[in-house]
Amino acid sequence: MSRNAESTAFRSALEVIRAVEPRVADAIGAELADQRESLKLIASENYASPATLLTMGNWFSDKYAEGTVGRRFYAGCQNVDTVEALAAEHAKELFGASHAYVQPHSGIDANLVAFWAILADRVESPALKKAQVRQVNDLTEADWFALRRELGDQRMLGMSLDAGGHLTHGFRPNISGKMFDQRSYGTDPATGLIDYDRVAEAAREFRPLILVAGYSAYPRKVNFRIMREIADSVGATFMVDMAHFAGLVAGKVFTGDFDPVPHAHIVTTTTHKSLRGPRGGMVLCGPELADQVDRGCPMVLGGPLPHVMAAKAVALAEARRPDFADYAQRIVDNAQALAEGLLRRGTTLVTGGTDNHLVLLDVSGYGLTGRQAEQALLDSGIVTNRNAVPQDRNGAWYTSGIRIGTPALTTRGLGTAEMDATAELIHTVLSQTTPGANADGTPSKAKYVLDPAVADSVGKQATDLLAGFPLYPTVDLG
Ligand code: DSN
Repeated sequence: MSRNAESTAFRSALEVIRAVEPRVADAIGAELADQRESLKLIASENYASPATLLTMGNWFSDKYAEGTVGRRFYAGCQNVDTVEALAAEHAKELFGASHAYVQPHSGIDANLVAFWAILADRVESPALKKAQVRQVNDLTEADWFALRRELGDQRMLGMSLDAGGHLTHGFRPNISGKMFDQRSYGTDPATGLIDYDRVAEAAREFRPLILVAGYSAYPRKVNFRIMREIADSVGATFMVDMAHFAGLVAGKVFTGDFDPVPHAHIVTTTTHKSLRGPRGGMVLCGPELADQVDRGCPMVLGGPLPHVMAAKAVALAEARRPDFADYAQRIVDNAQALAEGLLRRGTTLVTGGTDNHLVLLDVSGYGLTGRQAEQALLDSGIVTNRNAVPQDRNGAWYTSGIRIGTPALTTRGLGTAEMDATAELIHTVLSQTTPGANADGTPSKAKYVLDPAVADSVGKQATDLLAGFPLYPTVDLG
């Protein structure tokens, strides 16, 4: 795409916005400037293409389209049908799935759709059959009361938060934890790796309705074939949340036992992380759960966002191009180069390295909490997020870890040599930051001391590193 077309498109859009609320136009321009200037290492972020971004700003935003393709609760959805069907088609082809539901607005929404599809299939449908009625409205008050209690009394087994699992996999602060009786499987304290024998043991003891795999801070591959065998051995439905690594599945870096799609009954994902699409979610499944999944809206979702489904179609079409596989491989090469660079400089990494897109640093070796490290890095132009490490002594707020990921910088074009330079910058900041104290002299888990000259110097080096890899080179806002 030519520099002119994309620059003109974004410039014109900003001009139109500026005429109504200039502060919003300014904030949009400032966001691009900030993203261009910082070393973005947040493992769950990326840079969507100009085509994907532009697809979200149009008339589709005005349309209500509850229901599914060809079966809507509103008239006039023919164009929404076109883009929703396209997005689903691309998703099915890309991931080799027989059914794709592209309406979820986010990852949590996708997981809720999946949970309720499983509950409907495993709990509600048998209850309707037993009562010899077609739908819940036909149940007697007594049968409805009994069904509601049964729906609320099911079990889920998922990866523990501090081992890298996700809040939506049954943890109490999230609605999933209020819906399910949840137990966790962790990782081996010695290696940091999933111990499949322990998972099998936990499944045998707990007998969950749902076994969930997937993570947001586990730096290794998961063997989904083994996980499916475990689920089958206890009659559980096997669900995989591949939000973090969907791009690696799409790009065929994770294949065979490490591709969740052929092994799981149902797979959820976001579309904006390593997959590099618009912010949103998606569910993939086989024919057995397809009808239940398609009831996601209006069961748990508000009206679908047709402009975002259109952008999903564009991004998924991009991910089907041959160069996406190369991108996905470079994400992993970069994460491994970053991990090696950090290990060489003495940083402690959970599991000792990575085979996906993320690296989890245990910063207690630097004498810091995750919060102190995160802020010191931010002062130096390096954007990361703090994250718990297994058996974290500092809890989920302060933490002892920093999670870094390479999808965004890889999109920008940085390679393994730049990852080594990035490791040097991270190590410089962390090794020169010391914990601060509270006003009463007690040690603080949040305050820290970093010489501003060091932060400044690292920030300049980060800017220099990025200068060779301009972000959105075809977009000049003038
Ligand atoms: N917030 C996402 C992440 O950073 O991993 C997942 O919900």
